Amino acid sequence: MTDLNTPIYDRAAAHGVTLEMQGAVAVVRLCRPAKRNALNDGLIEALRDVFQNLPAEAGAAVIHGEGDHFCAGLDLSELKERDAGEGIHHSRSWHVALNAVEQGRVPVVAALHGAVVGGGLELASACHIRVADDSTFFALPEGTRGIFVGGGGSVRIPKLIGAARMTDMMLTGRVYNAQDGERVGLSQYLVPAGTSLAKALELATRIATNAPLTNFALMHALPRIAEQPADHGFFTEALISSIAQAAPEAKARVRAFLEGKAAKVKKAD
Ligand code: 1HE
Repeated sequence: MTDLNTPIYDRAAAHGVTLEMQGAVAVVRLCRPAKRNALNDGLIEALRDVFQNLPAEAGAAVIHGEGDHFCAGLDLSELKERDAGEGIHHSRSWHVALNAVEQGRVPVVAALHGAVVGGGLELASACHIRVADDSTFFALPEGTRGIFVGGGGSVRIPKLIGAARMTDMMLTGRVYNAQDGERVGLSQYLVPAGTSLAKALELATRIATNAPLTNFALMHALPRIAEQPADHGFFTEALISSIAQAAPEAKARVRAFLEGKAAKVKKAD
């Protein structure tokens, strides 16, 4: 088992990001509830460090926020007089941290509640699955604050809801409630208030039992295939599917089904 009392995790905890293992699931928690988990530079670095150094035994991760909100976005008190060059480096530091979430070793499930706004929505959109509860609301107040998204939101959010809806959110300050958020694709799951963490843990526990190569293909091949011209996409798909099915674990799983030892697909409720 990985020792969680190491300088990396201790430093992250001091900056408001804690990590604990629940079975094979790494549970990452934003812990700045007094500031609604607003993301300052220390917290962004801590997120980067934790996701770049997840314990080897983690097969999936969950991220959630302490207090009444998932995350209030960029810590506006740090929006100092940056010149353009400093602004670029600041934005790039978010890109590195959120890429560590999206393109790390294991799938990440976001458990959402309360405010998921600005950089908080950018963080949620870097995760692979978003579970919202009924208290969740989504907004991009950057537009009304006179700034722009800088944490990868302009790349990731249109892929979830389309550029037109993101433009509307930023131009008009539109806030989506949890139901409408699920309808337009901001979350894939909607659960009763107070239960998003439990649902996210349930999903992550199941994800952690998948063949690692399948999870890898979904995290690293699928997003690239989706951006390739169709002919390249078909070719990449042929390569990654043949690699995945050649793994001994895939053979064992298929054999188990054929021998009647694996679960069938059941009709949805
Ligand atoms: C903050 C922040 C913050 C709260 N930076 N300090 N994000 C925003 O524009 C959202 C701003 N925040 C809010 O609209 C509200 O705080 C919430 C809807 C999230 C929560 O409301 P509420 O009533 O629960 O809390 P509160 O009383 O507004 O805030 C509690 C404290 O947190 C208060 O500080 P206090 O010292 O007076 O107690 C707030 O000032 C503080 N706080 N949110 C700093 N964001 C890479 S680019 C990304 C660009 C963006 O993300 S822009 C969007 C920023």
